[in-house]
Amino acid sequence: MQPTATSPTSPTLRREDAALLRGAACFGQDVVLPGALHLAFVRSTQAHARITHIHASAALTMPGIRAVLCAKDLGLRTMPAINPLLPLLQEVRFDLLAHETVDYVGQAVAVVVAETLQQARHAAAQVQLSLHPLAVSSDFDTQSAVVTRTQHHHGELPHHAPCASVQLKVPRLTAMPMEPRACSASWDEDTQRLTFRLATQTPSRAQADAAHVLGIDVAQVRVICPDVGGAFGARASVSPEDLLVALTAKHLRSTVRWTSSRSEDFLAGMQGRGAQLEGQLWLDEQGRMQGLAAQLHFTLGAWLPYSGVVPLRNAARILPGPYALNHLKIDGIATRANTAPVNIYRGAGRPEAALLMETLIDIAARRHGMDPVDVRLKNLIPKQAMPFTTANGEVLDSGDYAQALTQACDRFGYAHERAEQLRRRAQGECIGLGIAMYIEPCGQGWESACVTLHSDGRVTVASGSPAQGQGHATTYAQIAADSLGCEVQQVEVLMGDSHTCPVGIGALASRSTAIAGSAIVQACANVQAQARQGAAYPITAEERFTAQEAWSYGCVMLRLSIDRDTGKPTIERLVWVDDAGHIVKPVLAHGQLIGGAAQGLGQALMEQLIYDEQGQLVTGSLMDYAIPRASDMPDIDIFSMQTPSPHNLLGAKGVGEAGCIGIPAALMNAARDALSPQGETDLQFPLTPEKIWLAMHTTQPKEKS
Ligand code: SMO
Repeated sequence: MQPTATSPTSPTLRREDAALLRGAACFGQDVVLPGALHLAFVRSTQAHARITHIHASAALTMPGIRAVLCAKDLGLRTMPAINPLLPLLQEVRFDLLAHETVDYVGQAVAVVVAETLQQARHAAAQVQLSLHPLAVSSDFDTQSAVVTRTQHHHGELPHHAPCASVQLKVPRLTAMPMEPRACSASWDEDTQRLTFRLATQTPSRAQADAAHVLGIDVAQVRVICPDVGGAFGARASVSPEDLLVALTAKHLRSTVRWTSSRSEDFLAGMQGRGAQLEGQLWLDEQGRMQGLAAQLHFTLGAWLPYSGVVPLRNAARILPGPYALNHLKIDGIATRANTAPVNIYRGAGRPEAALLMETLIDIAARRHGMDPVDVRLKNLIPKQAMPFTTANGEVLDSGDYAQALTQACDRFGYAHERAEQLRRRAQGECIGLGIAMYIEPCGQGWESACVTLHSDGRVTVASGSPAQGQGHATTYAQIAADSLGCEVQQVEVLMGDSHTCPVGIGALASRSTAIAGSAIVQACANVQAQARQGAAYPITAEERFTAQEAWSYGCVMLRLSIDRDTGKPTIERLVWVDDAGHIVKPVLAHGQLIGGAAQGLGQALMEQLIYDEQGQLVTGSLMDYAIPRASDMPDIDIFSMQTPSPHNLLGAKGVGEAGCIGIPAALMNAARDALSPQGETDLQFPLTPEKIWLAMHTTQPKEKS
């Protein structure tokens, strides 16, 4: 298959954009709910403590206050069970509202309900907690109990010392959607039904979770997703706050809404990443990989969201990435700490796998005096071997990894770039070239679609996999129009409403186009077959499509210059070859790549959540936590290969997480390459000017051989 450029030549608006750009969209706070009460949370100020008293009397006398509710008032409820993708080694039950102890700063202890948001927030601030401090376990405290572990041991590792050994710290991050969390719930006492408006990637699971906590049937809960400017994994699993809004609505037999502040999202929203990675790589004299050892340690928060163990599982199963290597000793653990919850975050373990592997390769190449491109070329899984079953048992479906690398080299002008690097170095400049290859598993299991063909030719597509800004309505309409041979304008797309949409797993793991899209193709084929047989209108078909995982992949190559006086890194060029299989809407795939790249750049260069030893978040606002702006973005030259996946009806693969996976690893390699004339450095994320400057001015200890 010939690669084709996907850079959009003419800007095309998505069908979502008219409303979004004109301020006519309906985000969480835009939902009109006459007579709704407002809810605010009283939150723990300590990371670990016994609750001795909750002083609510002052708050109860304040104007507009309807209720101050503690755990016992709402009945002791626990969070839903988590996805047991790895075995759990300890009890992970967690109360919706703290009642005996608090386990992180920001944990909800009481619910305050008032007539206005201001009244609720003011009253919540008046509720005093008497807390008796307990010992705090902080990040990377290996004493704290291991909650889950995983291992992949295959073949023997060489007995001699490894060629490369590295320790990498991956900071905790927070997702930064445009709108902080905002949800509402309406309980109708007459019909005994709950309407739950929640920006979620997984409406069907949110529906089941709310029903479970309220002790009612799933059919009594309607979940409606408003517009949302980004989810990034942070909206993949319900939080205690979400469920408390639903529970309070039923308790008060009314409509309640909650609007989080940005500070609350920092303190108690879902965080991501947060790992310490160690690895050792063995190469033979020709540069062929002989073995990889990895020790992965992920620190989770005080409680585990539904997908909490996914990043560890992904990082462990993805290693050694796109390379043919059967000698592996991968060990991973996840521990809990007295912090906000950690969940999947755009990439979810994929970035960690790529960062560790790609950094090791570059270190090993320098050690051997070999070109890092040559080392990669010698070890990539050849396209003739596809589909390829890895030592870990993962089935890589399709692709030409070597072509991605050579394509990137050609576009980047790799040989010329190396010559230029030498020339500029000779003039005293600090220049690094960064290379990273990556693979991106794109989700397993099923998604569903319901397609209705009306007598006037209009088509309604309802999907169980909703949108959080990706533009799924545009993509799904295109898929249906292509399947049915009609105009996209004839296709209406419904998502994110459990009353009008079929059950789905949801929109995560870069799975929507490949799996939910294939369900649409299948349902379209079904209605066409019915139409051929003369069925009466409207013709409806609901289908589920179950997919084996598709694996995207790619290669990032960039040139970084570092200002010798300030340590400031500047990305001078960035070339990126990505293969996301068949692409339905190039302009949207391009947007996903750019968005992911921005988040990857943020992770590598700026972002970091920091807790102190008492478990206090010291980077709890945008004054202390930097995120990239448009002006921080370099030009990105994207080249798209399109090797179809045999694992779904569209040949599609995922694209949403690629930027978070490849860009950080390439930036790490570029920074280390830039400083390599002075020896191996111990640079860590985020690669701030300060850290780079310090590394430039620190004499490196002589390497152990
Ligand atoms: S981190 Mo994604 O929503 O699987």
